[in-house]
Amino acid sequence: MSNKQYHVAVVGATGAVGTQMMQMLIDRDFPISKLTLLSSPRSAGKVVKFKDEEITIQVATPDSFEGVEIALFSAGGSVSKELAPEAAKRGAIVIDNTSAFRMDPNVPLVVPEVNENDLHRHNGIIANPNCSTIQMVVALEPIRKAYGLNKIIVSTYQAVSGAGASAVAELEEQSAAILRGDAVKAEILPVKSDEKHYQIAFNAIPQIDKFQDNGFTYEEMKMINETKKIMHLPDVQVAATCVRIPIMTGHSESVYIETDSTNVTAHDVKILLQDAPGVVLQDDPSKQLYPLPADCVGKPDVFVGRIRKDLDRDNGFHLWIVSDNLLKGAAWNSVQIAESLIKLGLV
Ligand code: NAP
Ligand code: 3JN
Repeated sequence: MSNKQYHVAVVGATGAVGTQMMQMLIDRDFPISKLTLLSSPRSAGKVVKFKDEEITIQVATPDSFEGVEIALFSAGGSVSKELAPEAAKRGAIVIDNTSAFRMDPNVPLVVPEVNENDLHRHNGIIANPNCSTIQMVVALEPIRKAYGLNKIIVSTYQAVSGAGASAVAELEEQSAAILRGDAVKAEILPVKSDEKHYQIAFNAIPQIDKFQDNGFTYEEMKMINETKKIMHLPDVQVAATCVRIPIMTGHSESVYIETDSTNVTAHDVKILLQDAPGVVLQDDPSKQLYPLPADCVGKPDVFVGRIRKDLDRDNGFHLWIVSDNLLKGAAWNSVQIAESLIKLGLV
């Protein structure tokens, strides 16, 4: 890697993801010559500490991107649709955390452990996948490579921080209210919209994002479509059920897969995942060792355990996959993409 330093912008710097992006830039000692922090007018003017520096947050406009070389976006799809092309037009490489461009054939959708080489065909915008997709494909890619993969059925248990800073506050308030015996107000989850809102404290909500005409939610369709694109498996069968649960951080997934090869054992899969990039294997029933979301908070890895062969299908396996949704699911994957761009000489 060269010693070059970069003018970096974070769009959505005050949000649940944006704040983790800044922390990740510090943790990775990312080579920054200048950091521009952008938000809506609500937070503009706030001063934020970054290392020893105090940076004033500015309103994001097209001109905010003059001179920016790497722009990390996490301010929602409509902001990305409007401003990511403006940033790219001004010469920045955009790494976008929203679903705005993920399925655009001209935009690479990248998880570095899986398809880093797709970065070579970027046209100024690179998409960061949905958090639930990312942790699943990191764990499944080594299995695909070794044994092929033709079916994935996933059920998720997603933390509220995936729905933003306001959802975290809502879970805190509701939990306290219920424990005090007060009435509960539900305003945000399942989604900020004109739809019904359900209590999330002491509950489980089988809806994340809006329902589509096919009966799946948008979150479920993101997992289905993004998995096929990232893994270059257009024909793999994928089904997803996405559920919000009342924990702050750490998404968990129960995943069933079928491999192309038969004669594969659970031990073979464990050996593969033991050395897989980005994966930590935690699998020892005799010691009750398995991944827990409470243990993964603040860590960049994808944790995998409970690996079992299906009782009926010789090529079927069950896995339990856990990761910090704000890190590998968002901020870390984005910063990792930026590091890959530098490593590959693409920025
Ligand atoms: P959040 O906590 O609600 O934060 C939203 C951020 O966007 C805030 O910084 C907010 O600034 C900023 N913002 C809102 N409207 C804006 C505008 N018009 N112009 C500029 N900035 C604006 O939400 P979050 O959880 O961080 O998520 C933000 C987005 O990231 C989501 O909408 C989603 O698209 C994406 N995301 C991706 C994943 C993933 O799976 N990879 C996970 C979570 C989120 P103010 O402080 O001024 O309001
Ligand atoms: O709910 C979660 O756990 C993850 C949420 C991600 C999210 C939230 C709002 C909008 C996304 C996303 O990244 O898929 C979006 C979006 O569609 O951009």
